[in-house]
Amino acid sequence: MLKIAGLVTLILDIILVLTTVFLMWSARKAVEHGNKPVYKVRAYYAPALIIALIAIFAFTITRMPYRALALTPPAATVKVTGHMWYWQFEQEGQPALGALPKGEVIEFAVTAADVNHGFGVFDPDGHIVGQTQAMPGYTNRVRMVLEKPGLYHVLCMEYCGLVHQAMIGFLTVE
Ligand SMILES: [Cu+2]
Repeated sequence: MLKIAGLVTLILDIILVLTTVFLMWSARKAVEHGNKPVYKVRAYYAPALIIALIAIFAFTITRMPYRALALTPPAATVKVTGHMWYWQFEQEGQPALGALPKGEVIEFAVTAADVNHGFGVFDPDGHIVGQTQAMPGYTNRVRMVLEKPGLYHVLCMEYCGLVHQAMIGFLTVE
């Protein structure tokens, strides 16, 4: 997925550079030789650019990672409740939260018992994987794929009172 995104970015960069070069060239030509031949090229250039951009858009929009996450049924659903000042995890159909499967879509149904909290998931290397707000009286559903096995940290991303910084939860992925 990232490779495709990188490739598309590269193509867009090339188009941008070519556009800039063309505009500089055409502006100079216009001064040197009068306008007519340049306007002729410009008439084709603009529609061609629009068609190219629509094609790239159509190609990339179907490959959005969010779309794959939305269409894949989650392998596990974890109910998350933020409290002052701890995280409560419950897994649907399980007596206790066990290890979550690596590389599968996990759905987190996130809410809060008291005030707003921020649910942030960090992988074993300390990189953030995803986050959403934990709000009282409302459930935010966020899906993530946890690629690395090991211990994940759940940190509160929104200041919620005196012991906010100690609000750390743990998820195991294997
Ligand atoms: Cu909090």
